[in-house]
Order: sequence, then C-alpha cells, then structure tokens
Amino acid sequence: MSGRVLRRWSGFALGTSVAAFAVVAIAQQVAATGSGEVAIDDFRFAPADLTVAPGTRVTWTNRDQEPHTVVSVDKDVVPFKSQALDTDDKFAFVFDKAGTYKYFCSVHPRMVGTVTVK
Ligand SMILES: [Cu+2]
Repeated sequence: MSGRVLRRWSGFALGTSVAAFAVVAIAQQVAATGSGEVAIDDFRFAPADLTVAPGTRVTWTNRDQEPHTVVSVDKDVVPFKSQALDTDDKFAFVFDKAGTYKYFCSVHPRMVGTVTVK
C-alpha cells in the first residue's frame, strides 16, 4: 500500500523534472542564433571576456576537479545562476540583448568573467 503511493510520487517528480528540462531545451534552441564557449579551468573562466552577438547561447564547461558555479552579478538585468558544476558539467544561457554582463563563481567569488553582447 505505502509502496504504491511512493512509486506514484516518484513517477510524478520524475515526469515534472523531465518536462521542465524539455521546455528549457526547446526555448534555447529557438532563441539561440549562435554559440559561445567558456571553459572553467584552474580557477579561471577562459576566456574571461567573451564577446558574442545577440541571441547567442553561451555554454560554460567545468574542466576543473573542483565544483564551480556561474552566477550573474547584476541579477536585476539578466538573472542566471547555475547549480554547482562538477567536472565536465555544463551550464548554458542565451543572451538576447546587447549589454555587458558580469558573472562570478559563488564558491570562489574572486573568479569573475564578462560576456559582452553586441
Ligand atoms: Cu569556483
């Protein structure tokens, strides 16, 4: 009896997270007109300053053995915040509007980077 209820709940939770992921993936495919790559390596974002065209999807990949995050400094302008990225984990964000967007790693706040969209 209780096992049946538990199974139903875990099925619901799994279905919800899969659906949420699908919506994000579709939104990024529609919006992105190009791609940019930033590696996280040796406690640095590389390149630390990336310039892309509007509509570009920027993907960060953690090449370190340490967990890192990618968090926007000015959350009122463009809010983005990754989860803790383990080795080889990726985080992507589509930059739609021109501007200069600073970000940092919330685990190691001295790690900073900028995406310039123009
Ligand atoms: Cu970090």
